[in-house]
Amino acid sequence: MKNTNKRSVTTKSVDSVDSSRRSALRTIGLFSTVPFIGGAWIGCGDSSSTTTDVQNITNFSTDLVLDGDVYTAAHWGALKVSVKGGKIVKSQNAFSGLEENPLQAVTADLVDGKYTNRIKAPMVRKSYLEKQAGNNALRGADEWVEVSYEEAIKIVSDEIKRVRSSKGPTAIYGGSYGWKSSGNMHNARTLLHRFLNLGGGFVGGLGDYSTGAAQVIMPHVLGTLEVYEQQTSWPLVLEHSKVVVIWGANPVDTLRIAWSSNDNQGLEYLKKLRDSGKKIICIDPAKSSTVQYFDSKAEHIRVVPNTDVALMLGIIHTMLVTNKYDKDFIADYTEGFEKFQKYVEGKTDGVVKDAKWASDICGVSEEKIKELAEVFFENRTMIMGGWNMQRQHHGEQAHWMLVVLSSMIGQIGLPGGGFGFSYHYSNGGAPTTNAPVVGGISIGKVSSGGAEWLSDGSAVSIPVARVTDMLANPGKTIKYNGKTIKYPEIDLVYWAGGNPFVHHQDTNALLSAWRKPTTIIVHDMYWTPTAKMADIVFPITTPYERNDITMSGDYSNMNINPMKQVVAPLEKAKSDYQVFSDLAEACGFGEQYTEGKAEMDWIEEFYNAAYQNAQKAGVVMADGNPMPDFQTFWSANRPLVFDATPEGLDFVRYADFREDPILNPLGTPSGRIEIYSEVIEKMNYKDCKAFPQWFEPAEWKGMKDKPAEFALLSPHPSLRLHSQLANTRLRDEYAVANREPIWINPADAKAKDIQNGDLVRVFNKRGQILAGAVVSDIVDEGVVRIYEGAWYDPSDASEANTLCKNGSANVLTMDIPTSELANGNSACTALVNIEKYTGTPPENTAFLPPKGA
Ligand SMILES: Nc1nc2c(c(=O)[nH]1)N[C@H]1C(S)=C(S)[C@@H](COP(=O)(O)OP(=O)(O)OC[C@H]3O[C@@H](n4cnc5c(=O)[nH]c(N)nc54)[C@H](O)[C@@H]3O)O[C@H]1N2
Ligand SMILES: Nc1nc2c(c(=O)[nH]1)N[C@H]1C(S)=C(S)[C@@H](COP(=O)(O)OP(=O)(O)OC[C@H]3O[C@@H](n4cnc5c(=O)[nH]c(N)nc54)[C@H](O)[C@@H]3O)O[C@H]1N2
Ligand SMILES: [Mo]
Repeated sequence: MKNTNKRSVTTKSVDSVDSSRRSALRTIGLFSTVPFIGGAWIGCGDSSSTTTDVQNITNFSTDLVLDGDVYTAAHWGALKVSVKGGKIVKSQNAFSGLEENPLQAVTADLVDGKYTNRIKAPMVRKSYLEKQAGNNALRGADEWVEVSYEEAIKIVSDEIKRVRSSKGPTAIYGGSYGWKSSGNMHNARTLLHRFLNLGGGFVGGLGDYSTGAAQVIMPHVLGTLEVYEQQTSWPLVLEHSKVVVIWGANPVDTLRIAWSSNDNQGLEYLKKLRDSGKKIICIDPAKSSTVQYFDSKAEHIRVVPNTDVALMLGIIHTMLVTNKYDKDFIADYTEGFEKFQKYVEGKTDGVVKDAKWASDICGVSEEKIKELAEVFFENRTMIMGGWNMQRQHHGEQAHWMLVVLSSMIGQIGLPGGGFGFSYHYSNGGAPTTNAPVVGGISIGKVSSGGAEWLSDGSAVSIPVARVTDMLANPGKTIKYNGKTIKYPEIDLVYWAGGNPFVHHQDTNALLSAWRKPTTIIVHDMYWTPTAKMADIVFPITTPYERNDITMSGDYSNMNINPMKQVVAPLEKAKSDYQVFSDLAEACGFGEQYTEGKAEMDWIEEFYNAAYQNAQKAGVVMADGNPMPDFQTFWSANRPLVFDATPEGLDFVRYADFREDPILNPLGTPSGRIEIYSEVIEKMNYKDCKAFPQWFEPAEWKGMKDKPAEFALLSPHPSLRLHSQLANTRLRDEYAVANREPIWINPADAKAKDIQNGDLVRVFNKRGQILAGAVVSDIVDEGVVRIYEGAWYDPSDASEANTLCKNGSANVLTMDIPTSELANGNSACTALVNIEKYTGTPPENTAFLPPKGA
């Protein structure tokens, strides 16, 4: 494929902006996005000097558009937002002619709408403010009291000083896991880490919830994280693959967002795949949006939840006995196959992992398993693996086993063959362009190197999903990837840009552990469940109330987007940067925190570094022009577009390794794909061994003596990003009986006397929630589905096992580690019961402010 397959992006144009319809307004609201710069701040009681006139700092226009279009960006893509009379009236993709993405249309609601529920002022929980003994027990059930911004800064800075001086940095948990908003400057989590890092250290979080298991096992197997790497380019997949397997992924939904900002290319390629006539196979327990999208153009294989490893073993065994696998690839590129083979053949444990054995566990017929072995081996096959199957108990095994299966197919490193673990996420496979990378705010002087997710400059770090365990069990030691970690004793928790009362497993266990620290501080735009569980909250500006910059396309680097302020901020809301700048000042390191720079100074600096690199390299944009200087870029109010390079279009993952494994070895101890890992063998873990294998999960549909009846799927929502966007009109499209929907198979609904639209109580030994029934064969008998991300809404947070009135799946999920190796979360391993709810329905208060607010 030689560069003829250029993407269509160059033909798209940013809708032209009618500058005559723009009128300028310099609002006082703008001031709140300008950080305090040195000097005048003399103490926590001084209210006169937290802001500085923007005109003194910037030399270009940051005027607000009152009537006209403003370009910005969000996780869901580059946006064109139309404003009338200073209010948002429309929001759409900045580029025309792309696949529809409904998340892009609701920007107005995020600022102000039916469910928006903004935090309007700094607030403190009443009994905390009054320093009542044992006030922690009232978290989530107390009244709130408004305080002035200056008072809030004083309370927080004094408290941080107290904890630091009496207990040291390891008493502050700043892991603050979360998806925050797009933007290289207003990066909530990094801004918090910068504040805690420059202030003397903190306890951080290792890894993430997305790929907690895979990102720890993959370096042992392949020498890289693998889950966050560029994939063989989509044009090559479309040209060369004969079979595309979408294994436990739902790209039609999950490609609606990206970590930086969505370039929307994945959905375009999926459309091309659908129309390609290739054999498409979806392996998923549910008839996901993707299965529905491909409809008759794909084969849907329903697997029993949590049993993919068994299915893979059945395919592998079939390949062995039919002698249809690539022995040369195994010999040349992998390590330790023979030992694994003994396990498959039952020589180590007396259990032959043949198609019959696999079928009994995974529910896929023996014939189908044998057919898959044949189809995969005989055709150029690309396996696109999603991540849900590693967000499960023993999640390390699934991706490891998929790599072994791909090795036996023998097409790794060939165009259109092998596996890819990022096609469903952030548009992996969208060819990389020549754009220079725009940097962002950093954690400050301690340079940690590597990805923000993986090293946060913290003093001690715990695997992110061990947060409840850490809070509940100070001093406990756990094993982690060959090391031991001793939990510190946490006295203060600081969260900015995440929502643990929605994202973390076993909410009731978290609720009880959360009562231990003396102080909990949360920054958010909205009264989220986590904000309601705090002691002190700061009201934060939405991304549409401040200026920023982001690229879109985590792998393509396709655009550089100005994120221009769209509307004046809510009166008392401030950016995270402003709050942390003022806190740093109050703690004596304001100058170090801001380096004397305001919002626009940073944005200009990030842009200029990229601009200079582009100039040096002679980069030309898609329209043939060089990159504009910053002033031109900013006032032009539109994204820059870059074109894929020939190398980007022709990229084949692992092509170099395939060409010469000696010259281009992998970063594993053997330099080859480790089917057997001596490193892991030496760790001697009970739940992750030297080669991938089937372990029975703690709870699953086929287990003996099931503690509850139904397997719970809790995948990612179509019309939200986790909990984000739940408070928009999109909710009207999915809520049932004003609750989060639960999908129930018709046979199960009949047996439980549940009708479509009924209120259902979903429960197990960990908790109980209300949900609205959708009776549908989207799920099999014995399986139910509730999307993660519904806002937790406890009936009475001070009561044990309180009912969640809105339907948050994590009230029901298990807070156990995937294994001693990765300690990832096991969110998608859980059994639940269902029954028709017959009581008087309690009011859903998820989107209402708490008492006093
Ligand atoms: N059962 C189950 N649970 C899961 C999963 C699952 O599959 N099943 N998936 C897991 C995964 S992969 C993930 S990534 C997590 C996601 O968990 P989170 O990342 O915590 O989810 P979000 O809803 O994106 O939370 C972001 C929060 O930041 C706030 N925010 C946005 N912008 C800003 C800002 O500029 N400043 C501040 N201060 N706040 C801001 C938003 O309002 C929101 O409250 O959930 C995990 N939980
Ligand atoms: N619209 C939208 N897009 C998102 C997100 C979002 O919240 N909303 N979140 C983003 C984030 S942070 C992440 S980490 C990714 C998550 O990406 P993934 O982890 O891949 O997404 P999930 O939705 O959890 O699961 C994908 C599919 O796996 C299926 N599945 C569940 N259990 C099993 C099983 O045991 N076996 C098999 N074979 N399949 C199973 C589900 O039914 C679902 O269709 O998505 C990203 N994209
Ligand atoms: Mo994630």
